[in-house]
Amino acid sequence: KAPKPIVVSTWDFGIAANKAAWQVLKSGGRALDAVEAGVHVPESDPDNHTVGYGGFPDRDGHVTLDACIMDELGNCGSVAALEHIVHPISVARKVMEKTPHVMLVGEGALQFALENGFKKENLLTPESEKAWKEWLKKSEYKPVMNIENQRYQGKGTSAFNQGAEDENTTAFSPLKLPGNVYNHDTIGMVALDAQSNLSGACTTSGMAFKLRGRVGDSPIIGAGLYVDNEVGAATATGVGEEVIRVVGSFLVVELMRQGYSPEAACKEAVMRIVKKNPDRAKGIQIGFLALNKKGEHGAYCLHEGFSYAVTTGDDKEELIKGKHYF
Ligand code: SD4
Repeated sequence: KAPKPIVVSTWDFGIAANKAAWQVLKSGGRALDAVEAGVHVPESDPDNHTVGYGGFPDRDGHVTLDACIMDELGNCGSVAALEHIVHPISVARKVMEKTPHVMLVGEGALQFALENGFKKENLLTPESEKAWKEWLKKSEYKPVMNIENQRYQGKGTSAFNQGAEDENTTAFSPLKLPGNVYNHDTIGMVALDAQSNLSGACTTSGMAFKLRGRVGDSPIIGAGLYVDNEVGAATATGVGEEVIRVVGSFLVVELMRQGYSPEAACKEAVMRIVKKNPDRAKGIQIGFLALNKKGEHGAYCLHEGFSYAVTTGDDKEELIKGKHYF
């Protein structure tokens, strides 16, 4: 018997994104269309400071976006360091469908987007600009763990300076809203449709206040996302440099091919990162999320605080805490 459609995605705000994806899946639509529609939700949400519109900029004040998409046939498309476009995932899909290439970056990606009818927009919201100006005062690049499930409150500078103790600088505090559906960050989403086909999408504004030109794992096929329709699909979130080093999502899928459950595969990928540098792993967050061909899902992360959303029906949605190493 074929497994039922399912969509899973990273962090608390995955619930809202999954709802949009579910509208496609429940009417028998393609997983590829579902994941594209799903990640559009955080991409256009100004309160999400790690994806699309409203994303925190690089250290020079430019909002630069990374995204990739992959379907059941192994087709894939990607954009990196793309500016001024609210839905980079749809540009990535156009790269996949309309060009002989997989990846376009920077100016060339923007040119391609404009030629394909995407609108040029300012993505830096007043709130994100304010956060950036605060950050400039100290200019310390220290990614904050689980920032994805926290909400910027427009105060102080400690948001990116872990351990800073000025009482006026608690710029992030976890949201306490029902279901935490307003919490946000980089989204990785993978889905299985009624035809038993898998697809995935990953989209982000990257690490806040990164160096200009920095590209993380999210737009890199095999690192931030991988889909193999025979086996399963995986996506990653957290400090992208570490995910790239172990080609994380590809690793998770290959481990599932060898018989690992989704959670066990995610755990093994996390362990590779720990083994490479246990000290570095102590101070950063990484989370992997996987879905296999049978519709089974699982996740694993370095530190407590990573969550993922699972949707299998209009009212069947769940937020699951990822098991963690530390
Ligand atoms: C990056 N992996 O650019 C992304 C950031 C992220 O949740 O996942 N944040 O490295």
